[in-house]
Amino acid sequence: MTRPDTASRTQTLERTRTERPRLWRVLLLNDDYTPMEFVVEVLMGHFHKSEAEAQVIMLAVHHKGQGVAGVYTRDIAETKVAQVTAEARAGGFPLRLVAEPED
Ligand code: NFA
Repeated sequence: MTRPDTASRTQTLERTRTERPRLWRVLLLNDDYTPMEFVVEVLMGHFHKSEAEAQVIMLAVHHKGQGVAGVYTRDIAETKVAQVTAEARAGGFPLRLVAEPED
């Protein structure tokens, strides 16, 4: 067994580009009926906020109309929207969430 001589060996060096995925904001939208406590529980239970952070975000949404619950890859953001919307409807609340791309 002989190897090809050095002069005839060819190597193709490939570099795999690993781009970071675009991130999506999950926005919470204000409404007049969803209880503040439910929104705080959503932020703690689905978006891993402390109770203090959840209160700040909930009140910002209440006063400004919308706010960011969390930032995720597209699949996770869309799953959060679907799961929380289902939980709100099950409780009889009109809470709305949307996912939007960053940049
Ligand atoms: N505006 C709602 C209320 O006064 C509370 C709320 C906050 C709803 C944030 C949706 C989002 N009960």
